[in-house]
Amino acid sequence: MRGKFITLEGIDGAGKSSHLTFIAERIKQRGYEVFTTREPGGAPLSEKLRTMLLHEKMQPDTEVLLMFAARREQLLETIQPALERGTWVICDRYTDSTYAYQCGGRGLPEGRVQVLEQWVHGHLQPDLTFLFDAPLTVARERLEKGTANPDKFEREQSEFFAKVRDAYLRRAGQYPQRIKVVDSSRTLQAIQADLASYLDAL
Ligand code: Z5A
Repeated sequence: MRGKFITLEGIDGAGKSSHLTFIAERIKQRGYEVFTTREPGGAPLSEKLRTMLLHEKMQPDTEVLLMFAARREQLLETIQPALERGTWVICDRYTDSTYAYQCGGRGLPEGRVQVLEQWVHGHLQPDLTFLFDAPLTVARERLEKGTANPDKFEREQSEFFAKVRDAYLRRAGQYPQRIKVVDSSRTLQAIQADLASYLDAL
């Protein structure tokens, strides 16, 4: 049986990466194999593209094309083979990030991303997505404490992240079955209680 595909989303500093291990452990306890990865990245070439994407200034169109090139590479190299083996895959960010950052944040028309999405993974959508949501002030405060060398996205201003957050919440409204909004301004324990109940249901 094909494994389940779970993605984690949220604005920078919302706290999604903090829960990756918890989610993986919860699934392993049920006897499943788990593979964790991230975007952009996860395959050797995709990791090289990640370095460019996070650190080099580029046109918004170039950015979105490289995001999907990195995605296609890791999908064929790692995610799809794992799912076909029955392994559950947890990916830190996926195409909802593109709608949030490139369309919401940078203002790229959604139609362009829809075309690329269809091409790159029209056949493969996540089974479950956690959207870790927190007010901008909370996310910024956490980020400032933990980031020594901010990347190109982390250096964006609050207005950019406000647009990214709005775009995420709009998508959650469009896909309520798949995208579960988790209030991540709470304690780790309170958040993990919510995650556990969604995962057990899946
Ligand atoms: N990007 C894009 O534009 N388009 C795309 O299609 C894709 C990506 C796929 C990837 O960077 C960048 O690429 C990303 C968008 C763009 N923007 N940025 N930057 P990344 O993967 O390196 O970065 P990230 O995913 O945003 O950041 P992160 O480091 O993984 O952060 P996080 O997951 O949001 O937060 P965290 O590391 O779990 O937590 C941040 C801090 O808060 C940390 O010190 C924690 O200990 C603390 N924390 C977390 N939760 C709590 C709670 N509940 N209470 C107290 N403190 C907490």
